[in-house]
Amino acid sequence: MDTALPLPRRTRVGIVGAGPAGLLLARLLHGHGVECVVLESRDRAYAERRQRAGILEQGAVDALRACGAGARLEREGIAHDGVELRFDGRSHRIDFPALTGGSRVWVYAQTEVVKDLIALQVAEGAPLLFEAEAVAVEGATTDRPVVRYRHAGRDLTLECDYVVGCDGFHGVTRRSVPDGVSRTFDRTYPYSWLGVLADAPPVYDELVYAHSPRGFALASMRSPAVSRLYLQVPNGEDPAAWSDDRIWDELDARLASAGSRKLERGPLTAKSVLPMRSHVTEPMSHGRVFLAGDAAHIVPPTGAKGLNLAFADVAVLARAFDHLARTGSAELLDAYSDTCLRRVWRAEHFSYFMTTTLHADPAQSPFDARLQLAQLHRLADSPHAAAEFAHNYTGHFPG
Ligand code: RFL
Ligand code: PHB
Repeated sequence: MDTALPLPRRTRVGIVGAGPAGLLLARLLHGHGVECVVLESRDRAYAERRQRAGILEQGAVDALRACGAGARLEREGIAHDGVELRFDGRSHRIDFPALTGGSRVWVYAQTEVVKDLIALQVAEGAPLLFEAEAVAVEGATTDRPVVRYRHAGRDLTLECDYVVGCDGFHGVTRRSVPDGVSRTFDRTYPYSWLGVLADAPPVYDELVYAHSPRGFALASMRSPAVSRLYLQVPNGEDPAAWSDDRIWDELDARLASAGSRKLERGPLTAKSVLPMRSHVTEPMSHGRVFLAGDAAHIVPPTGAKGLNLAFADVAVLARAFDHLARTGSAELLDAYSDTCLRRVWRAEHFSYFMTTTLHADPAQSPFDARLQLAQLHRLADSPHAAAEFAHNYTGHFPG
């Protein structure tokens, strides 16, 4: 938004945060003719650069198409019909369409999703203010909640009919819900991921999730020329302790299975360590303030659910605002938290299951390790277990 324009002082829906959740919500509301303003603390370049998720469920792809942000995704996104699980010296493919009646997932990086959504918002002149940091959300239980924010050295307010906190795990909106009203559920894990981007063509056609006595590894991709790779490392690990050669050697060692190919090596262009956590805040709304995406819940990335859950939340919210505009009824808004939490907890469970089944817990006993392998063999040998996995991974639940 051109900051020479007068800054918005009032709006129907104030959205805090221009990550995937806030941006998609803004586009969906725009499509329904519901006025909104997005406030983002970072600058545009930073928001577009953040390396994060890479897998979109069909529902997320449909939502992007519906709001006009599907063109590049259709050209550059890579459809995946399965994933490979490697463990105990064997390799097993989970075939999504065969097990779910046609579902698949798409490889398309979060950075690209964010770029596409920002470009649309800016092209249409819809209000999106960068370097506008919300410092407080007040009046949740009044008819006019207010977002206080700082922009260009000034303290400003945005008066709203509704506020949606899409400001991620460290945002401020969640703090507007009093302690006695909300309840939080948390779990931390005794390991982190070292994630790298490599200018090297992926050697596998699909994602490979590997369980090994040396720890977990994941081979993913961003394009036919760029690989995205992850290694389990101890919490607090310094990425500088990992030379490029050490990373490639460890990936090869963990991904090795009978007859598998070694990775093609290339320059590493990004290297970072990310901790794992599970978190849910209940309820996901208070008065006229709603929480969506990472502001309300976090999953460890092993199930590739974080971005997809964020999109699912705002799709529910956009429908509820549309329903309110067309019928005058707030029933869907009132049901927002309960509607979302069912999917959230299902994804929390799947992400926890994937994480604890595939990682080597430093405190685990040989018995625990055998249980992990029993679980993985069951996924490989039982069509029922494989179908359950495929439905969860693709986010496709019949009925
Ligand atoms: P985001 O993407 O965190 O966006 C929140 C936005 O709000 C802004 N913000 C504020 N704006 C104004 N005022 C304030 N006071 C503000 N405070 C914060 C932030 O600058 C940001 O632009 O949340 P959103 O939209 O809910 O989207 C969720 C997804 O980003 C997230 O679930 C996934 O990326 C999770 N995740 C991963 N998921 C995967 O499936 N695979 C991955 O490999 C993966 N890697 C990751 C991740 C999350 C990470 N975080 C949050 C630290 C790697 C990292 C590092
Ligand atoms: C990624 O490509 O970044 C990615 C893919 C699958 C995951 C996590 C991350 O489970």
